[in-house]
Amino acid sequence: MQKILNYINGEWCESASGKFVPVLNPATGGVLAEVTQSTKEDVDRAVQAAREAQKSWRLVPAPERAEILYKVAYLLKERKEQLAQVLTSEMGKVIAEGRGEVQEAIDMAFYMAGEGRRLFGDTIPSELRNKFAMSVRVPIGVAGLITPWNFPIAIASWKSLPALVSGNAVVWKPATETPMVAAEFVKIYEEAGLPKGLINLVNGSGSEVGNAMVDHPGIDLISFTGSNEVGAAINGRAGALLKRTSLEMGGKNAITVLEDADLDLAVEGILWGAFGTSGQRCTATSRVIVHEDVKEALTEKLLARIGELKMGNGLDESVKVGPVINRSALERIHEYVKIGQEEGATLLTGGQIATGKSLDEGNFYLPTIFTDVTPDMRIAKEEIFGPVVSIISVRSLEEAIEVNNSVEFGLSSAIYTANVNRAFHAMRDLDTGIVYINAGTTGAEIHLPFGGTKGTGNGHRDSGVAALDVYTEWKSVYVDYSGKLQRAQIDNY
Ligand code: UN1
Repeated sequence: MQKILNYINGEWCESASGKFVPVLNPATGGVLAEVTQSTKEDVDRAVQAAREAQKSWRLVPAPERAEILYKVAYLLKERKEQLAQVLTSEMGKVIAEGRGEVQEAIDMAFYMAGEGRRLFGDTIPSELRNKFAMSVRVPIGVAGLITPWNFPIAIASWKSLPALVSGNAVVWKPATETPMVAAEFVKIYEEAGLPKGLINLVNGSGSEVGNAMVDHPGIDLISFTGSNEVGAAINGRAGALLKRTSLEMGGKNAITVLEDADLDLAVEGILWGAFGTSGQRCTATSRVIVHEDVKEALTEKLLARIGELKMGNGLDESVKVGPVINRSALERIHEYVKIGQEEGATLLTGGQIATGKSLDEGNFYLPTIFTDVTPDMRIAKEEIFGPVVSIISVRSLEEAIEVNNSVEFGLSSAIYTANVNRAFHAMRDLDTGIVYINAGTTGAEIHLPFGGTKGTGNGHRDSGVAALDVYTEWKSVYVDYSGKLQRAQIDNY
């Protein structure tokens, strides 16, 4: 049985706990490997190694740090297929999406390597004569990364690459469900020549490893992607220690379809956004807000296409919808379907755990569509994180925006319309961190900021140039070359 280990101070090692838990294939229920379960002591060792390594790393010129990131990018590219296979085996997403996710990490590696020659600060005119003013980015120290299973390599790339290029060291706890692709990613950092101690992988539970990271005085910031419940707990603990947190949490994303929209295009966007990754993206489409005039036509078109979504093991190239991550996810999704029915929504299709040859052993849920949903229903408000979408009808663009914005999350939103004026109104008024016009709610590109408003986050962004703000402090530097005391705000007025 393959054993997945920790990587601390440049060594692959087992936790002293001696405990391992199995890594399951969500499509077959089979055991793929087992992963070491770490303790606070492992976190301590990782932090110590990281602090030591960061002392010299911060002095390495950023373009030189970036040389290693370019190597990471090329190695990711070279191993794209192998990584995608591992990712699909342990996470379940279909192989085309597995490849797409690895591509996201490749893109991020090239992009952040480029930052090695930018990491721009500002030069600003001083208000005094013979004085020079500038602001520069400096690393914070040790970044603690806690990443989810749904995008196990892409999200890890969004966080680790900007952390490293800007001169930090990393302690990383991947999700327990997806340690294999995490180990593969770390092997790539190792092969690319990243000095020991700069990336440390500590496998284990949130309650043991995650909490130890948040509480550790040697970790300067926590970047977390996952549930609101855990994010809020992290923020509470870290806040008391005045520790920076970057939190990326839930979504309840909607596609709005206006009466002037290209309905066939909207249907493509809905099917992809709602049922791609079996609805397990933070950006997944979980509501469709449709103008009442086209509700019937849109629903008919959706139902006509639902049969095309072949379900099965994601390694099969013809499969369009893979399993959900585990049994408890399957049960939670089914629970929401029952809630929807009790609330009076009409179940149009799905609503069941999928059964049949080659599906029984895995965690498969049928693509599910509810209609006659009202914005106050729980299925219209709470994140389900599964292949379930709710159709809500409205009478105007204004009402659509109001419904879109009525939820406590604000990650992604989309609108289908042929009218440029309405598109610009929506761009202005949709209260989400990401807005799409005539495209679905998923598919963010890595060179733009990724994140959301309200309950989705705490004002920070992953990826894009904005990610640098998470991993750096601003230092303002004044150089007075006048040779005399100059008093700002006094001598110049
Ligand atoms: C996530 O679900 O947390 O925009 C990340 C997208 C992907 C990333 C999703 N590029 O759908």
